[in-house]
Amino acid sequence: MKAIADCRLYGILDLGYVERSEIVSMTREMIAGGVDILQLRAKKLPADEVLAMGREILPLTRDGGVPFIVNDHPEIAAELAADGVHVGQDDLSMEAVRAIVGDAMMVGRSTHSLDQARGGAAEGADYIGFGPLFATPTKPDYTPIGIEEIARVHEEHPELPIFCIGGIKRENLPQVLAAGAKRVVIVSGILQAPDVSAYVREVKAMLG
Ligand code: TZP
Ligand code: MG
Repeated sequence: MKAIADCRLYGILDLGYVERSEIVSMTREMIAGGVDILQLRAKKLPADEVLAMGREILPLTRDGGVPFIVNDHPEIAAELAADGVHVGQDDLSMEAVRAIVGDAMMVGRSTHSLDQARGGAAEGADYIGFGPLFATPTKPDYTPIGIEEIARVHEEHPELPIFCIGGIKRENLPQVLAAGAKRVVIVSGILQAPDVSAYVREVKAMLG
């Protein structure tokens, strides 16, 4: 399985964009295109559905050598023996998450400012999300933080995998990379692409 340090492109199966019936085919396309790491994000679905979807996705990610991360549900990540769990600022403390998933599982944390990024580093997150850089319908109600602080967050945490997120598309990726990003999450750009695997392949090539 790919180590988090080697992951550049983070894909998210967000059930706001993907029908329940499409998750397996979408997972296959994303892996075929070359996503390095994949998250299941289903904010509006009940836990038993998330668990059921995880059971369908996990064999595919394992086969592709792609780490599989469950958003919001440490218990489900543990039950599935997933590769990681992703939590937000309003979710459990790192200590509480670790009590559920153990020490071996990756834990990622969403951060929305330099201060929160420092918090993620200090608590021992295995990686952080940093954004939203730009306004995005995938995460409404958040003030975009722009690209000016990307260089700074990388300077402050040279060893921490930092995934820039929020409104990133193929079109603005060069600008995000020029600002200092090394890793990105792309949600709607991938999930709404007419040819998902081709889109993923293109952005992967841009990430080098
Ligand atoms: N966290 C910060 S922005 C965001 C999340 C989950 C959504 C990113 O989605 P998109 O569609 O790539 O803007
Ligand atoms: Mg959450």
